[in-house]
Amino acid sequence: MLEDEFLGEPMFGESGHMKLIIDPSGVIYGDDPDHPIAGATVTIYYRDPETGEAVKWNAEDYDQVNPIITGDDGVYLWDVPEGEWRVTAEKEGYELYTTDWMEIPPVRTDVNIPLVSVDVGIKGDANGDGKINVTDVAKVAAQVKGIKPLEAGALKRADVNGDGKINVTDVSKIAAHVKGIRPLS
Ligand SMILES: [Ca+2]
Ligand SMILES: [Ca+2]
Repeated sequence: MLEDEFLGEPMFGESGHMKLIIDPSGVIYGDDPDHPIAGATVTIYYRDPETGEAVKWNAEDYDQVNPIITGDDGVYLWDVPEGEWRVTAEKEGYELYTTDWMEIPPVRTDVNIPLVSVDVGIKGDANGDGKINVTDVAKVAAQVKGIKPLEAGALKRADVNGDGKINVTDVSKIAAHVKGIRPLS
């Protein structure tokens, strides 16, 4: 039995495993942060210090599961040892989401992950009400000017030319559509 200290606390718990840090945790949610997503597959990886590659964590060794399938609350939580970690979340009909590498410790709670639907709706319809009009022009313009950020699904709809950026090009294309000058294809 080792008697090292780990963060000033005994290194080994009752199970004989290295003491774990309670982390990371968060909620998987959809376009609306108040609506958690159930049935999402959440997987955690550690960064191999030698190769720098992502390795799926063998949570069973720590009496946990990996991946976690979220319940109605959308919550995921692991207790992991010190290291660099990243989390992916996926569900059919949504795009895969991968977090940045997180150094643990410190504590990483509220690592909340937005999942974006593959089919987010009509391009140009930033507010998702099924119509493309001046409201959408204003919303996308507010995003571009940094006044009011759009949520993830709206960002995808706002990128009407599909170049991965939201900028004045998208605003003018939506505006041209609204004015009847040039319809969005
Ligand atoms: Ca709209
Ligand atoms: Ca664009």
